[in-house]
Amino acid sequence: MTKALITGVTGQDGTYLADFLLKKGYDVIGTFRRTSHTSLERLEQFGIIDKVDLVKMDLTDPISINKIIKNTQADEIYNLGAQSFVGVSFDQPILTSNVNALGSLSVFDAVKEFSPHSKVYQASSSEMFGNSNEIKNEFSRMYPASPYGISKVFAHKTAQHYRDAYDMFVTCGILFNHESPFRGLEFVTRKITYALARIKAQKQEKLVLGNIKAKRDWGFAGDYVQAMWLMLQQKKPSDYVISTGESHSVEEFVKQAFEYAGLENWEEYVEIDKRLIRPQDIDNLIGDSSKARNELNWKPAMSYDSLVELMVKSDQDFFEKYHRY
Ligand code: GDR
Repeated sequence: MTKALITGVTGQDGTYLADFLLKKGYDVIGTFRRTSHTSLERLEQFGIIDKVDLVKMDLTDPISINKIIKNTQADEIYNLGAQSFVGVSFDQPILTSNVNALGSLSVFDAVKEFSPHSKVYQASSSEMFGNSNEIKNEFSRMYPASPYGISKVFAHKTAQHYRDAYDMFVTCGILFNHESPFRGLEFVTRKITYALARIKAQKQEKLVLGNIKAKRDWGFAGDYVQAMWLMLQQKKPSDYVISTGESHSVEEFVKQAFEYAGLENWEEYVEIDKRLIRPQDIDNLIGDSSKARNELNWKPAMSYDSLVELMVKSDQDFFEKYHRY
């Protein structure tokens, strides 16, 4: 049985990936951080909480990392654990760096010392590129615009260094934004669809947002975890951009979501709060995933329109079914 270790298994991507690997017959070990409010909800909703071997590990604690990596001897390690909210990284830059940058370094080093046969997937991010008008590929300049982006550049470069210096199989997936009904409520797409369901149910009056002119290349998380797996099935480690190749503004997302929900005048419900505007933001991100399409034979299956519809419908159905707001 192929053994996979997923750091951050309780997150959106961790859950989709665990489900995907279990269906392929993998033995899945997932790490999570013990906190007073540990969320195992997603794993429960997917019906896989009893199928994943859950172990406690904290990316800021190298002792726990060394122990888990040594004991697991996984064939594949997916390093998805992170402080993944860009907005929070401006307020907690040191925590973000400790988890995302030094945490990833600790994982690579633990693999080198204790499990050198493991293939490693590193969750790199389109946030590494920062602002520029070009469509981004694996060679685009990195000029990050947030402490989060900076921490991801550190981890990305460190991954490449371990690959080159120690001949390790470390592959980086440079994923552009990827969403789903299981996206955390703090990210803008889910914030919109969740608020919309509450507005429709008359439990909330306004949707308060920041920079609605920002444009992102939004894909479906379920498609993106397949790309992660494909990357580790290649003969050689490399870097791959994973994206749809089209971008839409937050405003367009709001408008379309409101239309699906049958509410025409979205402007009446949306308020802008300057406090939600980041000290620095990226205006537009579009990725060129030709390399992944050619080498991995991967392409996104779900369109942007279907993604918006799925997320709107899912939040509405949930509220209607459980009357929970
Ligand atoms: P992002 O995702 O920062 O691109 O990073 P997010 O959904 O947080 O923001 C997207 C854009 O929307 C603007 N925005 C708002 N964002 C949030 N969260 N809340 C708001 O109220 C709001 N109003 C406008 C933001 O300013 C931004 O421009 C995501 C994360 O998943 C990262 O971990 C990942 O690496 C990248 O995508 C690829």
